[in-house]
Amino acid sequence: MSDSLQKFQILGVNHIGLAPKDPERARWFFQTALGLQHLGDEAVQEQHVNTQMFASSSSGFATRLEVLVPTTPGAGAVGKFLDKKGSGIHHVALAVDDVAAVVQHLKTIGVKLIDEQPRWGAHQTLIAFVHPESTGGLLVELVQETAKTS
Ligand code: CMX
Repeated sequence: MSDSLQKFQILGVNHIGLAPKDPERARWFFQTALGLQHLGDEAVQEQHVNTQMFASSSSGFATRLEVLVPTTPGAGAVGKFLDKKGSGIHHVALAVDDVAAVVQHLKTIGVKLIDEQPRWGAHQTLIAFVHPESTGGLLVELVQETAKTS
């Protein structure tokens, strides 16, 4: 095992990012039909996307679903994804204890990153996306929970 692999832990799945063709219906389904808890909405201006986070109530299976809605049709990464691929799973976000250490490790072994440095994401997290070219065609987000102070 390489030294840099031992500097972080993959803790689990933080959330699954979903890109629905009909966001209103998706919200109704998760919140009203299934009764998932609505944790909050947040706009990520630079990504041209609004995010809606939902969670199951059971702590044993604390699953979070992030519904992604482009600010205008076709805008940003999610708008482009919807136009090209249609509704579906947009990304899987892995919870990590030290996103900077994971990024450094992946760079060392030649994995292509979209974010070469961690940056602030929605819901008080530090994040970095890994490029689908290096994952077999899947978009993977690395997420470190943090209490943002600035
Ligand atoms: N999952 C898997 N593959 C994806 C993808 C996704 N969500 N989005 C794009 N791709 C693939 C495309 O299919 C394409 O593959 P091929 O070359 O094999 O056809 C390749 O990536 C390039 O796609 P593109 O449509 O030309 O788009 P861009 O290169 O302009 O951007 C990407 C692709 C992944 C770099 C861009 O979507 C990105 O930077 N994503 C990270 C940020 C993001 O997704 N933000 C939205 C969520 C915000 C949040 O949750 O906070």
